[in-house]
Amino acid sequence: MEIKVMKNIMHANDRLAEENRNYFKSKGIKAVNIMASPGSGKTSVIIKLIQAFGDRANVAVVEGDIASSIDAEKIDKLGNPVIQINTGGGCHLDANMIKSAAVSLRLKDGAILFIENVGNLVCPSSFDLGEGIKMVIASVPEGHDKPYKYTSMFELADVVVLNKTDLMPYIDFDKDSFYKGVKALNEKAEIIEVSCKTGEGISKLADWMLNVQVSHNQSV
Ligand SMILES: Nc1nc2c(ncn2[C@@H]2O[C@H](COP(=O)(O)OP(=O)(O)O)[C@@H](O)[C@H]2O)c(=O)[nH]1
Ligand SMILES: [Mg+2]
Repeated sequence: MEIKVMKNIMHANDRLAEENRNYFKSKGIKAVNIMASPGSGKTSVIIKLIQAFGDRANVAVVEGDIASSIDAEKIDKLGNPVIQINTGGGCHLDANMIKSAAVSLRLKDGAILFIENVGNLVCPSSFDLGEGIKMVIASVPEGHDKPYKYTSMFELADVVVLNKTDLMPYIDFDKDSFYKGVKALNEKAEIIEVSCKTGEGISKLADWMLNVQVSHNQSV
């Protein structure tokens, strides 16, 4: 009985995600599902990318958090359209939340929609939002073993951002092991190293984001 209920929830989510995907496709919107641990730098990366794009892209943002509007306020200060979704304890965003947010944001054709998912490396990977790009952010202080422990997150990523490279001298972070862990799961994932503190690597990530072709096929 319980299994049936779970299946129904997933089925409903997948149907809505497909509607979102078709909507994004029809408007040429790049929707980017950003998944990572709390504190890895999701909001910082979004802010740095908005600044790096300048007038090369229209960017809107969905901020997902269990509580508070702290992150949305940071985006609002930049002047970009933003919606905060509070899940009230829920560990991930779902397709229905994104559907409502996309309507309210009045997205422009060709826009980039950054979706900052709730911070954790487990649940968000199971819920398709209809996004075209999955970005996983790992940060140096979390350690190089995360791809080995949170496999499904890294398996599905189109781009893996390794943030906080400025902290490399202070942390025992084995970069070879990190790269091997990601590549063993996902040969195609682009890995881009950045530091939101120094700005290193941000222009490379911005260029990748602007140039990448979105397949608009479900990959969850
Ligand atoms: N040293 C360093 N700190 C960073 C970097 N990126 C983010 N931070 C800091 O890490 C903390 C969490 O960043 P935030 O973007 O809020 O992470 P989020 O919870 O994933 O959205 C903040 O104090 C940021 O200033 C970085 O590249 N280097
Ligand atoms: Mg954040």
